[in-house]
Amino acid sequence: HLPLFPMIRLAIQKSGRLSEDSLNLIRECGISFQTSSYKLKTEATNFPLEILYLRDDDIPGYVQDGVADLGIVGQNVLVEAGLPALELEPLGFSKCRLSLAVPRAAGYDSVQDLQGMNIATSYPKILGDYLAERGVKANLHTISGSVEIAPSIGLAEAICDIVSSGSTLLGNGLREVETVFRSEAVLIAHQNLTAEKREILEQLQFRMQAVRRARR
Ligand code: PRT
Ligand code: ZN
Repeated sequence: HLPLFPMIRLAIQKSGRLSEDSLNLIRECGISFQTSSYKLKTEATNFPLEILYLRDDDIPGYVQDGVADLGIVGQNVLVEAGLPALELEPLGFSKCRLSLAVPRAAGYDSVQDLQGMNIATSYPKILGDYLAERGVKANLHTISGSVEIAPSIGLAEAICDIVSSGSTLLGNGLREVETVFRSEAVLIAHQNLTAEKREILEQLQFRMQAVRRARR
């Protein structure tokens, strides 16, 4: 059905590391809504907001196309999708880094040592740009998960993956050698919102900023 009053549509991750903090942020903004695990969207009861639950990788494209007006996603996913211009503001959670790592016993002095190496990653764009800026040519192998096991199964001599505590690298006999990119969750928006939606967005951002100030 068509809403009788303007509403803004926000895409958040359905289930994963961003989900709980995204939902908490919306709730702390004083916005009430029902959730259930099988529902893919929900309408707030006291604010003109509809929430869509998606895979995080799909969020930048949906916001770019205007299927969703707003999204909450990691900068790593946003920049890898080639859509950094959609970012409005950092949200202060899901902080992590995209790092290069090599087997613990391997020698490593500088990024130049990666010349000609096979590197497994889920972030070929961010890593490719990083290496190109430094004049390093490597063979990037794009895999979508379990990147950390690539060296031990002979698929690559190095990896580039998301790190937070570092315990996954440690557990797989790897040593972090370069930080390629620092990331946190960000609010993103479609670039041609109607005036009515821009007004709702302003109210939402005002509340989000108040929540962040109160948390400090
Ligand atoms: O299903 P969907 O596609 O929506 O989710 P997903 O599996 O692609 O993403 P998810 O939920 O794992 O992560 C969502 C976002 O959280 C990422 O895009 C990052 O912006 C952010 N984030 C923060 C992390 C981590 N911390 C993190 N630690 N994403 C992944 N990890 C992985 C890391 O790669 C490692 O394999 O968690 C593992 C443990 O990390 P350590 O260093 O603490 O051991
Ligand atoms: Zn994903």
